[in-house]
Amino acid sequence: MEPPESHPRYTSLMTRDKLVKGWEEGLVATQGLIAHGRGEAFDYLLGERTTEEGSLAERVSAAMLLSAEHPVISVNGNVGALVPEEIKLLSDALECPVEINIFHRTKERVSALADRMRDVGCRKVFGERPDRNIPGLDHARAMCTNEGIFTADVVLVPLEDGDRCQALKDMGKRVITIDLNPLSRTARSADITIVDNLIRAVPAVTAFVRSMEKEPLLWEGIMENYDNVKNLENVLSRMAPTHLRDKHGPKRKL
Ligand code: PTJ
Repeated sequence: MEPPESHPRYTSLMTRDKLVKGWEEGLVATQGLIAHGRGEAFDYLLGERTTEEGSLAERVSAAMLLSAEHPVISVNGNVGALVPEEIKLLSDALECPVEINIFHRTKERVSALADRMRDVGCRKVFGERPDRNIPGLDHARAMCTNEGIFTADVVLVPLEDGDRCQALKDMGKRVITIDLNPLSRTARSADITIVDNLIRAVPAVTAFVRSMEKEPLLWEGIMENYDNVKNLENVLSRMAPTHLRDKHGPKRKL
């Protein structure tokens, strides 16, 4: 069923439909549907809009990606279903590869996601033939490629799991994540956490990349002044004002 555009929850309903379609096509893990529901709840608390903190993190991410020697964008099921074209535009802007890297790994899903990314025009799609392992991980997300994530200096990992984020950091990489949950392990361990919906965050990062690509002198200063922990605390205050949080303490996992 297609909801009318006038429906107050039109965007949310269409996004759900995209994800369900992605699941039917074998792109999205069943668990990805649950993860999306969790993200929706956080987005609701944000007013389903990009906050000042989200926009700041998007701008700093653009600076970090532009200053990278070898940036790579990691793609999982939810990303491949919800924002494949937007990821293609970002990878074009950065002239960087994408790599399929999924938690609930099957060969079929990896191939379907790689095909989807090629179908939307991505030129360099890695991940089908992993030849390296990220040290310290004992699940499928360890599998990566030497040309891609293994040798990247900056990795954009939307909807990440905390273990891999930390393992990538331990390899000396800088990690940018997009995660609507400001208390997740990923959010806490990434260098930059964009607390915004994937569907808004990816185009926003691309727009910042395009606006700053010819101004390399700006990048360092933008990154230098950024404090990810402070930004997370600020966005958390929007979701749950301090008087509500005190009861459980800020470290409680939402
Ligand atoms: O495709 P696979 O096999 O790699 O699996 C992907 C999922 C998402 C199932 C896997 O990475 C997973 O289990 O993720 P988690 O640990 O549930 O974390 C997902 C995080 O993403 C949660 O903190 C959600 O709040 C957040 N999230 C969900 N949807 C969105 C989102 N953040 C931004 N935008 C969204 N649309």
